[in-house]
Amino acid sequence: MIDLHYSATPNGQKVAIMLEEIGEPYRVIPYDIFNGDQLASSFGRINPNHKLPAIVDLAPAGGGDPVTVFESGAILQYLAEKGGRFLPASGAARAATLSWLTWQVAGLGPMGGQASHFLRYAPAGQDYAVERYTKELKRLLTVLEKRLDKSAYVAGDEYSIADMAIWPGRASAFVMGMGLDEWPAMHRWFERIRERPAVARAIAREDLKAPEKYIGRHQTLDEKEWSNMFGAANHAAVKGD
Ligand SMILES: N[C@@H](CCC(=O)N[C@@H](CS)C(=O)NCC(=O)O)C(=O)O
Repeated sequence: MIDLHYSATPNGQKVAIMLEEIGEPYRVIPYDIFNGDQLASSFGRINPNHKLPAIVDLAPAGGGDPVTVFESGAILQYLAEKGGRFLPASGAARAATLSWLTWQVAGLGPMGGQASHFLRYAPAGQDYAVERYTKELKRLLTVLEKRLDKSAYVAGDEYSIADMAIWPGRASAFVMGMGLDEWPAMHRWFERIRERPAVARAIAREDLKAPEKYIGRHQTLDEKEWSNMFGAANHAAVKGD
């Protein structure tokens, strides 16, 4: 059994998809990040960075104490090793999977996150930042499009944790007005993955669904929500205040 500490954003959704793919029983522990649930000191003992997702594996392979993992890329790799699927054991296929996984968690994810922040949350008048991050996001999507034009899945012929890392963020880019019309190879890949039974199950689960406030185009946060997400309360949590 895995405890999935979860908020319904792309980083959480990628882990939920993986848990569905490997058929691992899991319990969703929901966090409302606008409400500041992630800032609790009890969660800091699971993820010192106070971000979702994180998992606690209550029955690790070989027994022993529960294992805690944070950072979505590390969680996907841990679950691939636990489930024995979606990450080749060695060689070029493993290297390609880890390259594209890292490309997502270190590049596409953070750049998409900044584009989303300046387009959806920041006060008006952030033209430079909006242009900088939307252009970089489109550049990264062009890299992905070229890759998928040559390859059925991002790391090669086989579906892997690299696809799972990328797919939910691609779905949420629609909110920023980035549809799939200008990306034909990505469009085919996107639909192929959406049709997977595990992905369909994750999309259908009520306890994984994103509330409207996570997916609206323009967000107006009240003072407390802003502090929890981007301001003093968010920073105080890591200092232990
Ligand atoms: N690099 C981290 C990013 C995690 C992250 O930024 N999580 C967001 C939700 S997508 C979060 O917890 N936000 C709440 C906060 O920043 O306080 C990962 O891949 O897991």
